[in-house]
Amino acid sequence: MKRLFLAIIIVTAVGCKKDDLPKSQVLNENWEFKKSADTSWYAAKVPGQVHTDLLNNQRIEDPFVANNELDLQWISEEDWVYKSKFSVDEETLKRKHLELKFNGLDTYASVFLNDSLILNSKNAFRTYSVDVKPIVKSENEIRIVFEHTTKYETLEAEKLSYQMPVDRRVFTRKPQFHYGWDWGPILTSSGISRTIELISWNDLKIKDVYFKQNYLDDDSASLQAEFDVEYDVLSEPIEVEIFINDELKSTTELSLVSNTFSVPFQIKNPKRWWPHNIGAPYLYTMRAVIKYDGRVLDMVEKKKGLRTVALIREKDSVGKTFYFKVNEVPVYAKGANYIPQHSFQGEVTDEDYERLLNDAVDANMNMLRVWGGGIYEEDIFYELCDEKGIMIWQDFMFACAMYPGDTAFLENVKQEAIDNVKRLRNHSSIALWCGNNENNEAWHNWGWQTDRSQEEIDEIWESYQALFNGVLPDVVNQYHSEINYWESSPSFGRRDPRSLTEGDAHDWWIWHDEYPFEHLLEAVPRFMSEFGFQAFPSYEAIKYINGNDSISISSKAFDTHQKHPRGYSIIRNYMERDYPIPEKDEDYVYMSQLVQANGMVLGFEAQRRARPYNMGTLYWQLNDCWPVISWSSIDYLGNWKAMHFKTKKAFGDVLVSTKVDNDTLKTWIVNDKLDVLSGVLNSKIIDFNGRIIWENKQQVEVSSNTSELKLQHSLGDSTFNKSKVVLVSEFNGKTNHYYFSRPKDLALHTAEILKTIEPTEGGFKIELSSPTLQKDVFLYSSTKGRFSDNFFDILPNTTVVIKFETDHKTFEDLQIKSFNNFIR
Ligand code: BMA
Repeated sequence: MKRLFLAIIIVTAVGCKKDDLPKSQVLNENWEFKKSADTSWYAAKVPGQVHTDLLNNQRIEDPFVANNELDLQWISEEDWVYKSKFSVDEETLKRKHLELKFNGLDTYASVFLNDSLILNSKNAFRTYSVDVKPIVKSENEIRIVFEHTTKYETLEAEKLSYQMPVDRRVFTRKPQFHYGWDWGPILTSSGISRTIELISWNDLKIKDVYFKQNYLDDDSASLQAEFDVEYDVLSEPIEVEIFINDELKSTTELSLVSNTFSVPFQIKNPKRWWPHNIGAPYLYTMRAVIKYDGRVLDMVEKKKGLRTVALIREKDSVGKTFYFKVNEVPVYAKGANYIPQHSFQGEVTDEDYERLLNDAVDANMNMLRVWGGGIYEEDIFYELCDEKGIMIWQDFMFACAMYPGDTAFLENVKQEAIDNVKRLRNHSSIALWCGNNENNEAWHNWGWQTDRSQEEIDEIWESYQALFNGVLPDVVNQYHSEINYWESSPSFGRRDPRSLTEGDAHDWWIWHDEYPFEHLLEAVPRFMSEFGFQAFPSYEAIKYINGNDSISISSKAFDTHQKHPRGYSIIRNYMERDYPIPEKDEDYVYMSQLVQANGMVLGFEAQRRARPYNMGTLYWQLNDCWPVISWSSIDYLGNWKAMHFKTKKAFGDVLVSTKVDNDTLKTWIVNDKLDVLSGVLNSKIIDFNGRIIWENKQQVEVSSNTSELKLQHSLGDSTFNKSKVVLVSEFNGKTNHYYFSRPKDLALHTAEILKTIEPTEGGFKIELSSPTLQKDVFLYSSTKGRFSDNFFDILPNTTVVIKFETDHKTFEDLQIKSFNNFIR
């Protein structure tokens, strides 16, 4: 669409000769599919996958409901065939070049065009282009056979004299989470995962343009447009025009002698792209146009921001720094690990991307890590991150396993890396390329070397080296040298003391090793790239799992929706330590969300207080790929758990945060902004009826981009009962509540929460108040909508105003839970 629109503008500008732009015909229509051995065909959706096609044709039950997953395993053991018919018009047929471009085939696919085999593909992450000029006619049939992956995996495994950790999936280049994860179902689907295009062109086609930034300062930016073109012999030079924000920047004439060439250009007084919490994520519209003989042959337009970004690792007195410097400014990274939004990627809409990324920005996140067991995301994901000022830590798609190192595998991965690095390198959001998730740590710490011969150990490790210290960094170096490459996340396993003094860390002492959350107060690494805790999803997701209106969590339906072998008991153990155990399922769900949220916030605050020692916190995990009990802060249906609401506060650019050290109360103000702040830090200890027990007000100034300890107060002589008070700190409109006892020991009172509800534009305004402090107040309703805040405290005799956004005109079923009611 964009191409056509631009073409019209240029034609008018040039005024005479007809342009000769390549054309793309997307083959999304008229698809049918069947099981290879069957005879009946059914309608298919492309892009998509076999499971959802079966579902849409009522051939299977919803894989996400109850334990249906278990009954659907046969699908991955079958071969599936997809076919479609398409017409090509006369004008297109006459073009000199016709090729089919496959943007995603998952995975072992044989493609036939009019009965000729044109492609055997074996990598779901790659893009394949095939010259089909000799085969294409006005009426065509395309047929794709997807063979099941086990066949290939068994073949590859048999070539080795030993078993790879972890078998099977490592041989197939497809999303690794399809094989099941500790938050995901085993639904190893197959199908046409991205569009297929018929591309036609005459004299020249731009395969790729990289707007490479060579130099950037406040006065000017030097860039070059690096072209990769395909062309027929042209007798005259071509003309290359570069437009920036629709203004012609440069015109270059050149005679084509090779497929690659570059054209330099400058931007004066450049505006920078910033992570959204530091500045505006400004994007230039950059357009490269190739003309010949007065005609436009091809053009490419991209939105691109100008920024420098570097991962800074410098030796210091304790170890090595690990932080991102953007435009020379150290930026504290706040965010989460992102997994695919659906087990079936074809179901994810542009609106889903928009909503989830808005939820990330809304919770004050400026970085997401695209985790290595998922997918190199769709273009729209990175376009939105560019626009919204979210930095991306991009893993290559390898996770929790050791991978083969034979020549064919390495070559396949090399092509995959080239395809994806080239596809993503114009995106300003990309801040880091990382080799894999936990492969290094796993090899050294998960017992994977036990019972292996030295020869085997050496071979597996050499394969690791070849891939993660050879192929992948070489590709990044060659194609995206402005971005750093990091071999593996985490750098060191948690048992290695260096995990706290250098590199990035995954703190699974919490959860997997069942350490208390207080451990996070002391164990602060340089950059936390994973830590997390599970909670139950929303009532809505629970009903989905049950396949009915029940919020029972002990039903049979739940058997497959807790993927961690000790999941239920870990949640319960942590709950028992600090919280009352409710009897009713719906209360247990609420309590599990509080355990997760309050525990994680303890970590976020400790890490942020410790800046610049620590310079980032990315929790595990932002989202879900199906309805499940997991570490996510947003469930599969888009509902925020308590943690997402509390993360939003804990990630605010200005944070007031308190800790008690040996009977000394200490309050920090963390300021991620580049401005100096001044204001009054108001701290008061009140009882649950609002009586002030201690109060301190002081004028403070907080430097930019820092964390500063602003208040120290000895509690040695205090006479108050720790279970009956809360510290309320306030600075420039930011508040923080600090409790001195574990939640279950708090002597909270029960009292009614008074509410008024009135309609406002786009929803309802809710006012809540109570004569006593109400802790972790949870609002819910079966009316679909969104609360502006939730799981908040109501201070005694203070009114809290919440907005409920909804399309509904009535709202009569507001329900309220308060933690107070669980104190016995
Ligand atoms: C981390 C992740 C995932 C996993 C999570 C929870 O290691 O990288 O592999 O889902 O822990 O166990």
